[in-house]
Amino acid sequence: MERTFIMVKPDGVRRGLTGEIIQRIERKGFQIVAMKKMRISREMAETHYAEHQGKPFYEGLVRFITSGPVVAMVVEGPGAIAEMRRLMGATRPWEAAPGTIRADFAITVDENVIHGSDGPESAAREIGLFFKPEEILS
Ligand code: IDP
Repeated sequence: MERTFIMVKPDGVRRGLTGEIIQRIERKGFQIVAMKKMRISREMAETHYAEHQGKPFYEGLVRFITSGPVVAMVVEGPGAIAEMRRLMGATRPWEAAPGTIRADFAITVDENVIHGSDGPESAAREIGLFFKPEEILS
């Protein structure tokens, strides 16, 4: 069993794609063990995207991720981290495989609908940043 952090980004929420994304996660067979709709503070955005600090797109990324509500989730299941990355598709939607969330619903890299942890360490860090232990079902 593995847990990953998934977030419908502000563009996905704004465009009414939350239900579609939840449906894909559930149909695949994964469990959503925590979920909340929330607005990310600037501080939280800076922590979440710390690895991108200094890159040319960083300011825009922080501004975008704080521009409206997101839906944050903890998704659980065998191989959840890699499998959710596969369902999401590549970061750049034009490189994402057909049938993936980013290929089906996004055009640009800066507004690519969904975030998913890229490894066990980032999953643990991101889950800890967004959820208190008691908010996650066991
Ligand atoms: P990931 O979201 O697929 O893990 P990362 O490389 O961790 O991709 O980048 C985090 C987010 O930063 C991306 O999802 C995307 O929204 C944004 N991003 C990455 N590269 C660029 C870029 O070159 N221009 C604009 N935004 C970018």
